[in-house]
Order: sequence, then C-alpha cells, then structure tokens
Amino acid sequence: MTLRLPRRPFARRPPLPAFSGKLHDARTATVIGRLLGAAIAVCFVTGLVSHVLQQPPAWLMDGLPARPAWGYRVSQGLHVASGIASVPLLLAKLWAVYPRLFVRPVVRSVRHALERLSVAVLVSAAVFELFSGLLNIAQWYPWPFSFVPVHYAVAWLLAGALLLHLAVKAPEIAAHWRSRSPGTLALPEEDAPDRRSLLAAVGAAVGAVTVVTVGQSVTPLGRVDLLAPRHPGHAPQGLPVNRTAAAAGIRPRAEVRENWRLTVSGPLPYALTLGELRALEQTTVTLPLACVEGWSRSAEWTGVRVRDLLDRTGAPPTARIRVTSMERRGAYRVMEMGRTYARDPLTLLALRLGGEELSLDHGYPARIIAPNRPGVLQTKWVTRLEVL
Ligand SMILES: Nc1nc2c(c(=O)[nH]1)N[C@H]1C(S)=C(S)[C@@H](COP(=O)(O)O)O[C@H]1N2
Ligand SMILES: [Mo]
Repeated sequence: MTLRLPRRPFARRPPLPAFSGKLHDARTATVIGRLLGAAIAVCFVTGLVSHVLQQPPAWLMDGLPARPAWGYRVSQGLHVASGIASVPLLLAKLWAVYPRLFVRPVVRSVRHALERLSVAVLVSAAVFELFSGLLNIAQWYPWPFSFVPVHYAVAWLLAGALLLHLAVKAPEIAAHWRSRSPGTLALPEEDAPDRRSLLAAVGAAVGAVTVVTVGQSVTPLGRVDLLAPRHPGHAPQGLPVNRTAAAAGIRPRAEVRENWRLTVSGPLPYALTLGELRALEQTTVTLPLACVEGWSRSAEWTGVRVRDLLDRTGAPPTARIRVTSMERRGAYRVMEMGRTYARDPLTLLALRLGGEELSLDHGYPARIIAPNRPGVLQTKWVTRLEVL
C-alpha cells in the first residue's frame, strides 16, 4: 500500500504576492493616492513660497509682499505639517501597491520599462524629500551635500515624476475615483469594510503625527508638541535659539557693548553707538519669528524702524539694502532686503524682545525683525546697513 502525501504547495518558493490580494487593489491605491497627492501638492507649493522668499530671483527682489505679516509662518507651518503627514500616507500607499513593485517578468516591454523607471524615480524622490526634510527639522545633516539646493532640486524631480505618474495612471485613477455600488462593476466590493478600516487607521496615524508636532508653529497646541524637536516656549526669552552667540563666535556682552557701532552707508554715511540708537524713536511691534525648520513663535519687539535709519542717510525710497552681522562666518552672516521690507513700518532693527534687552543669543545688541520673512533672514548681531 502506498501512502500518498499531499503535494506541499509552497515547497520551493512562496509565490509572489498576488495583486488581487486584500486591499492591494486599484481602488485602495487611488483613495490613498489622492490624499498623498494633496499633501505633496501643499508641500510643493509652500516649499516654492519658502524658496522664493529666501532666495528671490533679482527681478522679484523688490516685489515680494511684506504682508500678511504672518504669511511665512502659515506657509512654512503647512510645509512642515504636510511633509510630516505625507510619511504615513506614503507608507500606506507603498503597502497598497507593493505587489506591483514585484511583478515578474521585471520588464515586459519598452513602455512597461519606462513606466517602472518613472515609478522608481517617484518613490526614491519622495522618500528622499521626506527623509531629508525630517532630518532638517532636527538640524541633523549626516550627508556631504548642502540641504537647501538638493532638497529644492529633488522637489522638482518629484513633481515631474508625479505628473508623469498621474498621466500614465489617469485611466485607472478615473475608473476608481468613485466607489461603485456592488453589482455595477465586478469590483471586489467585499473589501469595502476593510478598506474603510485601513483608511481610518491611516487617518488616525496622520492625525497623531500632526498633533504631536504641529505645536511647534501652532502655539495653542504647544502642550501636546511631544515629538517636535523644539518647544518654542521653552527657551531663553521665550524663543528657541538655532545658532548661539558662542557658536557664531560673538564676544562676551561687555566687550560687545564697548566696541559695537552701527554703521549705515548711503548717500550720507553715519555711525551710531548703542546709546545713540536707543535715543532714536522706538517702535514696538508684534511679529513672529518663523524658522524654516518649522518652529515659529510670535514675540514683541522694540527698536528703530529700518525705514527711519535709511531716511537718515538720504536713501531713495526705492533702495534695497544689505545687512551684515558681526558673526565672522556662517551662511546667514549677510542678508539682502528688498524695497517692500525695507520701507515697511513693521521692519525694525530691534534692540528689545518682550520688554527686555535682547539676550546675546537672540542677537544683542541689535537684530533685524521683519514681517512675512523666513527666520534665516532675521539677522542677529547686526553691525552694518548698506544702501545698494
Ligand atoms: N547672524 C545670524 N543671524 C541669524 C542666524 C544666524 O545663524 N546668524 N540664524 C537665523 C535663524 S535660522 C533663525 S530661525 C533666527 C532665530 O532667531 P533666535 O535665535 O533669536 O530665535 O535667527 C536667524 N538669524
Ligand atoms: Mo531658522
């Protein structure tokens, strides 16, 4: 008598995951893809805003809007929040489509090869942007290139690959844009409750990562700001310090007080001591410091209007200026400011923060504070203004 063993189905090698498996279908990919696409679109547009405000092309320099004063805070807050929300969305999307990434044969035709290549570019660019952006929030740069130009260039690569992907997938996206009532088309409608659970879980993940990080720019949520690298309120004078005076090589306060002068070069150049600067008309404004890394906080600043300093040197109202810090080297030592900011009544050479003299870390004896500008351009330890 012979004993017949049943053939073991997976004896050699497990079959590749089937595309028909639960929730690895086009409807799930479309629904998650829509949310991910929206988050990436917000992230891309706000990223462009940030880039233009930081490094405007020459022709735009004098046309940048200084209002609304909170504009950059909102735009950059959205940039960082949409980027963080994209992380769980991208993971869910990759999970939904991963069987497609492992199809065999690897390449079926030229068209298929190009399509797979574009998906490879899309996925790598998306992973790179989210990863480098997250590390930038933490101010950790474990790579040999400089963050801004590379993050910016790859954003365009991502945008291009995404548009191509949308074009290639347009028929499939259109077919699965709406859920169909059972029976109208042979779709696996029995998956609908599972899909709803998946979407609820993804939604909860997006909500969770947002709530624990967005407090770094949305002050009322600061208390639940558990995972953001900075709590904007927990810092000297209520504002975080990215670059300390020690790191910038600024001398001790007493020495600065002795030797510091503000020089203003224009048609009628002049120099002022700190005492003379304090004797000029002082203005108090409430403006946020909005760091490109996503933290932001409003504060009350007191100082001399830049506009008044420029009038004193006889600068024309169209003048653009260059601001130089005492810092000897560093990416933010020198900053240029277009006409709209220089003439704005809210733009100050600030001497005080929250009613107190500026601390050395916050730019003592004088720093720039202007509306609707990235934190990187709010130059600290200012010593020279030049009319260009
Ligand atoms: N001279 C100089 N100014 C600077 C910087 C710098 O490195 N050097 N950092 C900028 C950045 S990135 C930010 S967000 C703000 C932070 O200001 P705070 O340290 O007073 O909070 O200062 C800006 N001004
Ligand atoms: Mo910053």
